[in-house]
Amino acid sequence: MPDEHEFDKVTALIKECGELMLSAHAVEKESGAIEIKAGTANFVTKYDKIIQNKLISGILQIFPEALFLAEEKENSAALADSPLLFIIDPIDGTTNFIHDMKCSVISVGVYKKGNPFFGIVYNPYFDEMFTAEAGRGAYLNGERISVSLRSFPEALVSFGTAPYYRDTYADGVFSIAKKVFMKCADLRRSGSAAYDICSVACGRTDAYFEMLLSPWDFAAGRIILAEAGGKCTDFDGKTLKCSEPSSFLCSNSLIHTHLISTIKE
Ligand code: 2AM
Ligand code: CA
Repeated sequence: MPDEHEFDKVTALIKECGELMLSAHAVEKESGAIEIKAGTANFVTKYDKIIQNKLISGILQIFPEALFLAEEKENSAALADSPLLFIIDPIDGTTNFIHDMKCSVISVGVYKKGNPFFGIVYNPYFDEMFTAEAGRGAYLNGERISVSLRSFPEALVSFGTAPYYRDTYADGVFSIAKKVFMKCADLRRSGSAAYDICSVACGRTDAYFEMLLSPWDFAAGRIILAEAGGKCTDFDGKTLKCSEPSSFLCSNSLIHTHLISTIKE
């Protein structure tokens, strides 16, 4: 059974990986540093791979029994019910990272037999470590966090554009964005799903949606959000699975139903 001390070691490892992100400048100009993946504007850098390998080998030293779902490797959905599964996005916000936008995070979600257990999202640019253990609250750099109490008209809502499959999703994304925009205070677009979810968790923003996310984009953030009092479902209001890509909606809970009905209008 993992104890708190062991997760302190994981957060220390993630901080070390954050130093690697901070050491990268002008990734775009580094020869051979960027590869193109399937879809449009879908990239991976050598830093994604180095950080993923460092995380997996470091976590195996702390938890030798751990299994992994991670963005930059082959994955099997059969892993979803493993006794101790780490779901890793080594850099969430890779396009921001390539552009030196300083809005990218490391995301590590831990599941036991498919049930949320521990979530860590680290933004090295602000030195912000979001953590949560199921049933024990959510924290930002050790301070308890909670979602906002804002209503829909007061809400700041962030969204993702699913840029990699824009031929399929662009009309849907921008039609939903307009419907939400007409009812909320304003929209935002950060480029990092995990960071967007944590921004809702700590009450800076009030909701976030994207038409398609992968499990590593939301695996850690959803645990942090739930422990902060937020709600997270797909666009139909259904519970998310940690093994499948899905539409994604999270909020401060209060405006969740109203958001779903707006998306469906
Ligand atoms: P990434 O930076 O780790 O690739 C941008 O809209 C958000 O979607 C980012 O969090 C981005 O994560 C994620 N994303 C990028 N490519 C994706 C894909 N093919 N499927 C699902 N999510 C993706
Ligand atoms: Ca990534």
